[in-house]
Amino acid sequence: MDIKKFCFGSVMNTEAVVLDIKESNKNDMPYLKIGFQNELTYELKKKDIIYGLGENVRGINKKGWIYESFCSDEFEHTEDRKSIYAAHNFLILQGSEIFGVFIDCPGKVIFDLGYTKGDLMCIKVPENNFDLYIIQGNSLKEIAKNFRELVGKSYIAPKWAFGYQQSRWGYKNKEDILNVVEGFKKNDIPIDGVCLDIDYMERFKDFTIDKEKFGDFENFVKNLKSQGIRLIPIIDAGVKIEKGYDVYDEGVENGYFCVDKNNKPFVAAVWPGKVHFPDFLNEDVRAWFGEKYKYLIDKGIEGFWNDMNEPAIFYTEKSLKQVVDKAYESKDKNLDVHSFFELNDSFLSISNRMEDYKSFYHRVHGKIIRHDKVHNLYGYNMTRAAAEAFEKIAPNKRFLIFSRSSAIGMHRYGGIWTGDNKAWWSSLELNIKMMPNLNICGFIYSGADTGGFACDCTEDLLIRWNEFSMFTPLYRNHSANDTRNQEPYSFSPSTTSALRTIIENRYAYIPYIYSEYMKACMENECYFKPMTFEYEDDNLIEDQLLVGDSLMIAPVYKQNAFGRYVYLPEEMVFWNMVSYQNRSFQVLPKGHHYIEVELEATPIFIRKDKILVLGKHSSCVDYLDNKELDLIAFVDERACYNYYDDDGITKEYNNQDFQFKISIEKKDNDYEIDLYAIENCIVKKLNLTIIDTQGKEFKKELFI
Ligand code: MIG
Repeated sequence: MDIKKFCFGSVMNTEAVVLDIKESNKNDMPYLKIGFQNELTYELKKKDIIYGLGENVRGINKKGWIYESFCSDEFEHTEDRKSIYAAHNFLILQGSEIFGVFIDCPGKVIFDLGYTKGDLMCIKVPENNFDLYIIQGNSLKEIAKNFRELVGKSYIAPKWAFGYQQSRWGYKNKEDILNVVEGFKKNDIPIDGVCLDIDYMERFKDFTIDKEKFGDFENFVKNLKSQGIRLIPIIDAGVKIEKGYDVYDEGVENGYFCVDKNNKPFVAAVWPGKVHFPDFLNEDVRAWFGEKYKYLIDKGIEGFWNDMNEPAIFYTEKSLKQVVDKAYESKDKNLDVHSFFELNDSFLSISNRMEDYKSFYHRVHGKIIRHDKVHNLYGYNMTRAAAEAFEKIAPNKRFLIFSRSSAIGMHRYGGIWTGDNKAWWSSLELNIKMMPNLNICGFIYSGADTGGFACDCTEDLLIRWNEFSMFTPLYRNHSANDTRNQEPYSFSPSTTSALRTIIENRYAYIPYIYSEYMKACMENECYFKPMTFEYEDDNLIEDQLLVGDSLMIAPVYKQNAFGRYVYLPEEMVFWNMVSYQNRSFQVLPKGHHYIEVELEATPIFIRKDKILVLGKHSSCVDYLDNKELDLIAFVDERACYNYYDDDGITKEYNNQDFQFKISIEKKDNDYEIDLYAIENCIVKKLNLTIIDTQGKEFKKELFI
């Protein structure tokens, strides 16, 4: 058996794990030592690498910092932070030995990865109730795959969700949305979705639509859809306290909200002012809340984003009173440095206080559980509520759903976006480094706010960021209301044109991106991988990634850089791509290179004996016509590709359903090509470009 389970105390079933693993005796525990208060320790060597922990700050290698899994509404993603929105408690250690560790626990977990002591990894669970899984395997890839088998298949998004999405907090009415759509059409930029932020709601109430700003919503949705554009509304965790509002009334009547110590619905304040939190840990509550999505689905909606579900708390009555009292006490006083900063801090720390998370309760299977002990399951189960409802509403249909807060387990129900980043170059760098770790933890459909959420974006940052986001399954430009506009047409004509080309490139890459994404989901593999997952003996390169099986990318993420260093672990084909339509390939030898990368260029590397599949762009995913595909193969000995495609709408996917399988083998001065296609193959023609190690190109057309 490759997975061993050890139990500490008694822990609530988080339903993160789908395999039934028998508990092992702690005396037989490999790798880790059990210390004081069940701390798990491991002696670190200088060059050990720790992958995983999904959504977190810092590098791909997590070694050398302390991380706390406690889902937090944290808009600073700077390297001094310990927690952001998620709890992804899986890591893989690579050193003289390799193994994976998963802490299955609904509450806080502390991963001290050589922070307190440089040579010690120490994992602590303050509540002391958790299940530990140790995952073994012969390679990093195998361990990651074994882990994914343990936690179950990742959520699969509909194909249209691979199109470009435009979003902004501040599109306040239909006219604003239509202007955005017009901006894309006028500038001939492909687009598949526009997100609706909280402004579409009536007084920030979930499952309501502001009739003045978004009247005749159904026809509005229909009209846009006829142009290939879907609207994606936001749903918040907190339910506004307002008599006569059905969600509130029903929730109170049926006891569906989390309660305070007096068994009264717990009151916190978020967007709409005072709210109650649905008790998503409860099956009935999930069924009830999930059913509410139908209100919007009946109006033609096919995708959602779930926000503020850590859950975020702006303030509680108690915390507000404390700071207001303090302010009154300070009135007319001569505040010195200490008392002034104490007052100042009390306001700054009024949100998301541990004290508040300790003051409300869930009722699960007749048991009362204090929220902080199961905190990390909240966003997970909100998204699960939606997914379970979708399954009931339209069992064979794929919906788009992505969440802000998440924990392992939720990866089966939805994707994530990585929250409130900034229009900073360092946020782009963090985005690049976070993607492989998210994949390792099972979150394949994911992406960041392209261009940055907070702060003002610059044209060059937006261009560089799009050059990376064109590879992320969720490709969404989102920004906050008080920032400079960052739609692709908001800057100079040359920037609009550069962004149009990059977005077109994305659409042309969808045959490859979708095929690789689907295979990753169905076969428990990673779509984004650290370099070492394929080149295990090499040093880890933090700013180069493998995308699917055929590509390596080396994004530029520094301002005013028109080139960068790249390390090739083997010979590769380099394509300094501006437009996917203009191709020139160069074989680069293994080793270090400095490559020139113009602002408009995206460096692409095709691995040896691998094949890249390209189509053509269109105005949206629904209009893609991939009857004819281009295959670019770098062949030394033999390159193979299994091309997966399906309708992208239903759940009738199958990991054996390859449209075609191709193998290209070098034979002296010729190539032997084997092509197998299914009977009703969607693809009718393949245009092959085969590049050999001398850089010589050979072209051939194949008809299916
Ligand atoms: O307190 O709905 O992360 O994407 O635009 C901010 C408004 C609440 C946080 C989300 C962001 C969204 C914003 N929300």
